[in-house]
Amino acid sequence: MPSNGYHFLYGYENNVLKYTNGAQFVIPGAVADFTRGDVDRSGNIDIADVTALVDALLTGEFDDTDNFSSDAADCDESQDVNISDVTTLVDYLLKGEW
Ligand SMILES: [Ca+2]
Ligand SMILES: [Ca+2]
Repeated sequence: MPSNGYHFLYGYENNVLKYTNGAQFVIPGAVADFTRGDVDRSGNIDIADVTALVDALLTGEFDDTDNFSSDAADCDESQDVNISDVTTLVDYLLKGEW
């Protein structure tokens, strides 16, 4: 990494900006109220989240509730919730990484 004093923004997830020097900056007032993949808001990501996501896709019910987060359901961060998010979520459960 060249030390020219410049660091570049390379990532953004859950309202956290990530820079090439390892620094992270949380956007004030925009604290995330969801964890990507924690569709049922249980606090962890497991097979129950797949069930919740598939259930939402089958019923067409995507409103946020205490037991469902549409933001967390967008597992592939495509700004839409569809079958690809199920694939991404299952892939995450198998690999342990996004
Ligand atoms: Ca969960
Ligand atoms: Ca998606």
